[in-house]
Amino acid sequence: MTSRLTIAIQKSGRLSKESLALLKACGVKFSINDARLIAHSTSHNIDLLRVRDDDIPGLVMDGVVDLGLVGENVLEEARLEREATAMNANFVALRSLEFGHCRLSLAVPKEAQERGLAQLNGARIATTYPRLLQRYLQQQQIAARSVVLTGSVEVAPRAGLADAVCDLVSTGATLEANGLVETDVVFRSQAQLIQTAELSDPNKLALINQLLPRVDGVQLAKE
Ligand code: PRT
Ligand code: ZN
Repeated sequence: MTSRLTIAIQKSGRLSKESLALLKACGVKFSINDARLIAHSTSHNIDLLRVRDDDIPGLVMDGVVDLGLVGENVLEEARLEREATAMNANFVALRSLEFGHCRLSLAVPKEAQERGLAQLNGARIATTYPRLLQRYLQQQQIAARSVVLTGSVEVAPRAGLADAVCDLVSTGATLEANGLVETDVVFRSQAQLIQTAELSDPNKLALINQLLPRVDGVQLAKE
């Protein structure tokens, strides 16, 4: 029996629609049953695993799936976290995909914006990305602490949980609505196609080599 290539994508969220659209544009057909974790392609030897985006880097790095589509913010945070805890953090970056653009930025309450980056010395910063934040603070030689929240980061200052936030921004409307002003970009991100580091199955490699030019074609068409 030929082995099937497994691809992890976000089940439901900001990357889901475009991840599926990319596969479709590459000629890979699926019939998705929303209740199911796995979808079998009806056109190729490919299985789709639909999971939370946070699980995708680990699934690829551990070789549980062959390919993954995930935001660089989630990927780099996971890589730093796994490196720090002596877990396998290897993967192969295949392509940057022209969707899911955002930036991880520091933002402070409007009334504090004039005081600059140095004001963050001794501050508490709410974030979902403590490793990316700490790396940036170290580079900038700022001694601040992070408060890790997996949601509602933008309300942390008003709730008295933090002095500043380090959160994802695309249009800036959410920061604005919460009286926050973006001061520094910590990390720029878009969706990435990644591959597990130890892939030797010739059938799977042949299939990836067949898909990549199509991915490139889709990217070119977007430019
Ligand atoms: O359930 P699961 O864990 O899979 O989903 P999730 O809720 O963790 O992620 P989701 O679907 O919100 O985002 C998935 C990925 O999309 C992120 O990891 C980013 O790579 C990318 N992305 C692109 C964004 C945004 N743009 C974005 N604007 N992720 C989140 N946001 C949020 C941000 O956190 C803030 O709350 O949107 C708000 C800001 O948007 P603006 O337009 O008001 O600035
Ligand atoms: Zn998530």
